[in-house]
Amino acid sequence: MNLLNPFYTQVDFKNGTFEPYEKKSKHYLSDLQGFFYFNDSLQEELKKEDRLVYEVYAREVPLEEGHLLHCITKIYPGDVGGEFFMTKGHFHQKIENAELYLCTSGKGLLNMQGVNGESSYIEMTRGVWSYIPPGWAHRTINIDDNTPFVFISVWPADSGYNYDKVLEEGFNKIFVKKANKEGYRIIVGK
Ligand code: PAN
Ligand code: ZN
Repeated sequence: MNLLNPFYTQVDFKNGTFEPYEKKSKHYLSDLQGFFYFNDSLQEELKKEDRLVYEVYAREVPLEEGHLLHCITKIYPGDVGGEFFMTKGHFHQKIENAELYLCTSGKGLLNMQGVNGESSYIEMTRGVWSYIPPGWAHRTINIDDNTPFVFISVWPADSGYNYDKVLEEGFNKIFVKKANKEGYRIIVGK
């Protein structure tokens, strides 16, 4: 067995980032084609500006069983036709692999959907540590109009991602802004 040297990461709770990181990815509205329920609103929005929706800072470990991937995700405030800014959401390719999300700042939702369309969600605020069991697609949503929603994820390094099933089937709960008010309401999607 080849031993990897132990290492640590410094989380910046104020900025919703960490250091060091080997990978940083930025996801713009144009990268989320097909993921928003209000697709017409997305196309309208894109004519105006391709806004930054979320960014992910990640540590690199071998993508092998036994290792744990970990990253921090920062979702900016915003919406598309009322549908809050969110991550794409995915099943793990290795569907039996679970994941942990710990919210470090902001206010969000963890929307989950089981393989047979079962639905569940958790409100995430600083300190809420959520368990995504095997078999659940997971998407996070920023429901605050002013501040980023930030959370840390830890999951088995051999999990992989399956975005296609989410693209094809969508999530059956869609979270949208309340008109002129704080908070969210749920509409039933596909
Ligand atoms: C997370 C997500 C991250 C970005 O690290 O990958 O928050 O979301 P999308 O990958 O859905 O765009 C995770 O769940 N990893 O397995
Ligand atoms: Zn995941």
